[in-house]
Amino acid sequence: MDVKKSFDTLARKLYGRPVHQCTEHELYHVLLQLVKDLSGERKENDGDRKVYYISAEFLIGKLLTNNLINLGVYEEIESVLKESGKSLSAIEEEEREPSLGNGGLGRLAACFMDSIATLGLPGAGIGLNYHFGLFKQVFTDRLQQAEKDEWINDRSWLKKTDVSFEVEYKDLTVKSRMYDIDVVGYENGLSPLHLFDVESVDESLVKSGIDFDKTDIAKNLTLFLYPDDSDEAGNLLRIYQQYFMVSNGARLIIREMKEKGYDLHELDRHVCIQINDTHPTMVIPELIRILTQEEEFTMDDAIKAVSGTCAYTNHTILAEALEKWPLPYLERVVPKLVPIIKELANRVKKEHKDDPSLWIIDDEKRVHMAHIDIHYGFSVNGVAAIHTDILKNTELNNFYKLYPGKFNNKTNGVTFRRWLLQCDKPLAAFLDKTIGRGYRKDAGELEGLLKYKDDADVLRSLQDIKRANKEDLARYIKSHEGIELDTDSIFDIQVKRLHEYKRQQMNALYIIHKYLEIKAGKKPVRPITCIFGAKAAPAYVIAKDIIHLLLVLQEIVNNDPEVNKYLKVIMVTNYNVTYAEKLIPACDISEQISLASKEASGTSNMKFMLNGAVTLGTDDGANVEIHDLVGDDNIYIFGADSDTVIKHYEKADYVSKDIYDKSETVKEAVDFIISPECMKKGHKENLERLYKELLNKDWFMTLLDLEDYIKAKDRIFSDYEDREKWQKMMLMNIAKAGFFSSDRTIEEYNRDIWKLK
Ligand code: 26Q
Repeated sequence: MDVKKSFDTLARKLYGRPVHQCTEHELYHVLLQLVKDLSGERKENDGDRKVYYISAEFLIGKLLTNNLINLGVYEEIESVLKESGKSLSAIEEEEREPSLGNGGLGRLAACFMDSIATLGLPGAGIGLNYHFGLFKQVFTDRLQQAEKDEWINDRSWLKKTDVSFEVEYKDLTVKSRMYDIDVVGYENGLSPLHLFDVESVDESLVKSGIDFDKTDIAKNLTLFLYPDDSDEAGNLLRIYQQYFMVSNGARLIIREMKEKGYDLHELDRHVCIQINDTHPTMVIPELIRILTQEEEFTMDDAIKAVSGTCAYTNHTILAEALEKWPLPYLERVVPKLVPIIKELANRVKKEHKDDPSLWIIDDEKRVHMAHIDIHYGFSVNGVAAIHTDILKNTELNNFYKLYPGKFNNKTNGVTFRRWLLQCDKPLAAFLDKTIGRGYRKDAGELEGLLKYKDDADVLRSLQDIKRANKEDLARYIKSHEGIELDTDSIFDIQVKRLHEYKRQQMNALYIIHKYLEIKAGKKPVRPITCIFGAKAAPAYVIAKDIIHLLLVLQEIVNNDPEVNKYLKVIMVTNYNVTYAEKLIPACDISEQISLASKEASGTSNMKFMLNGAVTLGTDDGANVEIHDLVGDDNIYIFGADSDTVIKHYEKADYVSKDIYDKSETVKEAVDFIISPECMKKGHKENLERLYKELLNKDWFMTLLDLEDYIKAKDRIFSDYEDREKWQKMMLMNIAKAGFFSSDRTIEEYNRDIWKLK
């Protein structure tokens, strides 16, 4: 296809004008159609064994640029636009980002789809089409407010299909509709993302904010994605959603098996279902139910077929995030699954009478979803080496002893198409020129950079590219947040969901420490810009208090003429994939400061490294593997290690107040939270609650690591002044990032679990 010609023809067809006379709004529509046409020419990856990646979240981000790159037509389109006096980035602003995920787990699913398509593997994603996605974040009075995010319009990537099923609940039946988004592989392949919706959904139920009548399931089922919420109506709705997803998924899988003429007894030969955390776990009992009730399987045969088909990925060791649904809830929503779940539970109980920790249904009649996955799936994987070790040796040790062969590690990865080629085009172009284009398909070739580690020109170029990216970000932040950044300053960035274990509060305490130092006359050699991006679950009170503190600090620091020359704080609004693509290439210091043992992997750490940032982090998640790869000289690790933390929990001997009493530095920083300065700009209730939490509880041991964090952060800022040393660190991080390509991760899933051809 002559892409330039088609572009023009399509513009004339849709708007009766050539490209240069169309508006950005119109051109977005033209390009959307063009990309859909081009991807329509690609064949879906096929084979006699297929993986279904089933996930409640697919945080895919905007697709226009990504698809143009993957279709290999980006340069051509860009040049036509240039000739016509148009810019692709202005057109991209017209696209709405589908907000179909909370954070890491959802973004991982999106990276995996990209790699599955690119590697030519037969695979599809199965998920839900949330009309308002996760909420849109706005700040009023320095507090987070949640609004609906209307991302779907007639210009979305969704394609309505003719696939529809009936989904039966206890007291209602709803009709589903499948929508597809084509995931286009890089210069190869295509994999569909199937998103199920309910035909009867009614958007007008949502009036203001994100509240709506939770009782009318047929109308509200797919309105929102749930941000770990805790009220009963919310939980029930989440069960409705989960069953809706797995029921449609199971129907689709069985239908495809039959269409291909396969015998359902050979399900495990032709299908592998990767269960993304416990959210889709009900697919196991649902498949068993269908096989026994509709396909004349015996219970033993059905269990065998399904167990050989399902594999489970665990993304957390936080107890509160492991789903345990009360049996009465399941009885109210999906009573027909209950006898199957009970049968599965009885088999386990019979076998392990004396060990209730292995049971599926506990004494309080709660169904442990992860236990269903582990007993009745054939693979259990963690998402980084340390995480899998903790699962094996601590959290799931009793299961590991029972099924050692099921446990395996798959360290996460990210797609380099989006997180390098798309978001950092200057760096990609520089790499093309310096080491050749091979790294685009074989990420290991990034190591080719190593031979330039003493080449002053190459090192200087990396610094110049970073500088230009910082200028781009500064422009973006100026226009979106109205805040001016100093691009000579160090950009220190922490972006991730807001959670106590991720310890944004520790970063805030450092900012307070620095602020007080500056006020006392100790100025940093170079200004520092601290940037945050995070959404907090609306029901997570302390997380919202931490956002409040950050916004209060932003106000105090940025408006203090004595301080703002040296320090700035910016909490960006509505952090999402689009924002990440602007922030990550502009970052100098990548903050990865979880409480060791709590962050399963992290994936922004990989994206930052790939874009030449240096990690400041704890010995946790994939930081451990980054550390191994780049060595002690190219990373800043601080704080207690995971063994120490786990021992503190076992002995219950951590007392944050002791640390506060012993350290003047800690005391000063914590006390500032309730100082008159903060109280003047913030709310007493929020600040006092946060203060008390740190002093009396501090479940995620922020104070334990604070002094060490301050030391490490001061060291990293001082090292930044040795520009040559810093440039080398940038180079080492980029060169060693190849391991974190999601292509490598997916090859490992395929080699060890999926075994597709
Ligand atoms: C649970 C119950 C009810 C409602 C919501 C939830 C829920 C929703 C989302 C529980 C967990 C999540 C998301 C978890 C998540 O994103 N985990 C992250 O997964 C990444 C990919 O593996 C890791 O890199 C991160 O370390 C991990 O935090």
